[in-house]
Amino acid sequence: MSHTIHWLEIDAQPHTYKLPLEKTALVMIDMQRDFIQPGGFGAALGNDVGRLADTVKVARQLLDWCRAQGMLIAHTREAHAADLSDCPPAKLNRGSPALKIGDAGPMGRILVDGEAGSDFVPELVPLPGELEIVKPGKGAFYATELGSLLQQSGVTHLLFAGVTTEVCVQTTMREANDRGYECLLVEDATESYFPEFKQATLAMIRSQGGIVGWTAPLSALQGARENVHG
Ligand code: C5J
Repeated sequence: MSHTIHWLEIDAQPHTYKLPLEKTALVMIDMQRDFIQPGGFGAALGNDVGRLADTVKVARQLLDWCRAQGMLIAHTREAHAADLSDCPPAKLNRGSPALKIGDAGPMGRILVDGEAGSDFVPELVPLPGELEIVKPGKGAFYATELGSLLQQSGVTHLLFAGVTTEVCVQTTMREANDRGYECLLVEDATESYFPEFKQATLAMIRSQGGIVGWTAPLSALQGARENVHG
């Protein structure tokens, strides 16, 4: 039985990124209310969460494109158990003492699984059959089933999007690169509270010949060339 692989060639930096459609997954990182809407963790840390609004629209377009290609899709949420047993002091003791992880905020307890703030923004709710990974750390491979689920699916290439670029997105992309995945970050489907950190992250990823991976805008994916021979 022959399993044809359909390859797409994408104009990316530092050079063309070739992805095998049947072996590529999208990893959408932490597009949840706690980071994107007022009253959540991002805002409690003193950030302007309004900076992330445009990225929600592009991330949704990317999601639609990946769904149309029939790709495996994994959505992550950063959230802790109600008793915070999976939140070490090194993480808990971050941010304003007035509103830390586990404290009650306007969207429920900050970064606690099951609370309104820990849920996805409405535009980016997973569809049935898509993977939902709840992660206690910044990297989505740490203390989750993501690695084994991707392995079972035969995935070799990963597209990344989500927030925030230099924290959970970059950490996960580096974890993925160490695990052997060929990674591309979709430039306009990721955002940071700090524009200079986003630009620095994109530059770091694709520097030195793509030391962590590739970057490209969504339009480059939408304009990809198909090549069945790879
Ligand atoms: C942060 C994340 N910024 N999802 N988490 O603490 O990037």
